[in-house]
Amino acid sequence: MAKSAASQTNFVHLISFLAFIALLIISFVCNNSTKNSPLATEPWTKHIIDENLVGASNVFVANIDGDSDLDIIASGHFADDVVWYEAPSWNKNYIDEELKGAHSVLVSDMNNDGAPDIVAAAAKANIVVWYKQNR
Ligand SMILES: [Ca+2]
Ligand SMILES: [Ca+2]
Ligand SMILES: [Ca+2]
Repeated sequence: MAKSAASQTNFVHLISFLAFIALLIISFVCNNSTKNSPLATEPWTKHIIDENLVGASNVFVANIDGDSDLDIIASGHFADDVVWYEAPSWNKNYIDEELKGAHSVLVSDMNNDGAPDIVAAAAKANIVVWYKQNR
């Protein structure tokens, strides 16, 4: 009987030891995969584009003015604004300041003239609109 109890104790110690080794291996693998991920070791840098788009609700990235860089188009739900920010200075340009509940924006060349246009939905006005770019 005493031999059996000792055997059980040894078995419990063996299981504990194996569990400890397994945890060490898992910890090592997780740490290594984290260290090898550039997203984990190089934190994202936040760049504030606009602090005054009230109810900022949607963004879209497109080269709206046809130069060499990507601009940002955004809607402000409570500001009733559809705006675009010209890269790289992020100067704010108003497309519409009276789109009630401007909620989403999208860029597409709606009339196939080579100039990107903007499509927007307005939650309070219950309308969908598109803005033809005249250039
Ligand atoms: Ca641009
Ligand atoms: Ca530009
Ligand atoms: Ca167009």
